[in-house]
Amino acid sequence: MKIPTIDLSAAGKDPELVSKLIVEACEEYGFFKVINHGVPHHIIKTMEDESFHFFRKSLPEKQRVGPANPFGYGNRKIGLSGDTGELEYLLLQTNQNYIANTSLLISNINDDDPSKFSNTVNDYIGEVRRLACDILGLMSKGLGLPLSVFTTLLTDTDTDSLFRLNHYPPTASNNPIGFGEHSDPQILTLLTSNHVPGLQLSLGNGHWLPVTPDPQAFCVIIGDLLQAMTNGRFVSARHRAMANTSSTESRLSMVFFGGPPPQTTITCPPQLLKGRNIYKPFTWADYKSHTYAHRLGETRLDHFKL
Ligand code: GA4
Repeated sequence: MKIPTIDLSAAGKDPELVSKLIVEACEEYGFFKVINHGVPHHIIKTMEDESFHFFRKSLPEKQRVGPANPFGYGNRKIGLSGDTGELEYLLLQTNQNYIANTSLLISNINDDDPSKFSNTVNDYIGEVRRLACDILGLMSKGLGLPLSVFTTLLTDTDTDSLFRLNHYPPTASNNPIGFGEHSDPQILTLLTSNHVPGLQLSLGNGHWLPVTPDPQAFCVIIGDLLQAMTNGRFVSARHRAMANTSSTESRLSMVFFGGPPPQTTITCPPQLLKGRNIYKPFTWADYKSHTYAHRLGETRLDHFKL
């Protein structure tokens, strides 16, 4: 069993083939890797350096950006319903006001120029949003839909995406879980990490596939909304991160969660619907409030079944 790896540089020459491979991966795993994705190495490296710079600061300094409620600096506590894990993180909204204000504080803690952190984050999320839209375009193509059906979800002015920096320091804790099993609620997730392992993909029935870390690649993870919009044809991938016990080095993952504007209605486009709808239509705002009222591992789409 191998996680599909898709070379995006082939999309220029043979977009049909690349679209087909993407659709197959979304149907089978809801998870694949992309290489030759066009995100410049220095943008990833600078974001990684800035993240480590922050996580190396003392706990009281980092706590000035917390507690995560749910946004900001979080340590071991995940979400609002009592979930925990062996990690610390920064969970950031991607709207300009939030980035500007929070980054000012982080640049100050990092003893950097005031605009250093916001420039780094804006460069990074600009690139990954572009990549997410390219991938959504290829998915639409593979499904025979007009490109805009999916891409507008992340290009409208009012999109609701998040950016998460997860730091898994080496730990001797008895808890084997870094970030527990879950699916991502949004449309699409793009994750990259350093070379320290930890991410695992659920194959169902308690079987887990370790994802080999590849700092050159992005993992693409289908979120619940895309499962609903494809009427269950694409699956939102359940995954988890193990605590970092094996290494003397820290694991860092950088994760972009592409979400649509809150009032977007999530339903399968008529061109794609075969048979009956599995899910009732709902807005992203409805889905988020359900998500935050429940536990991390919940299969929350079940609540929206017809
Ligand atoms: C999982 C995916 C993203 O990391 C996240 C997480 C969010 C949070 O940490 O605030 C949630 C989790 C995630 C789903 C269930 C709820 C909400 C923690 C939690 C227990 C940022 C997201 O959007 O949903």
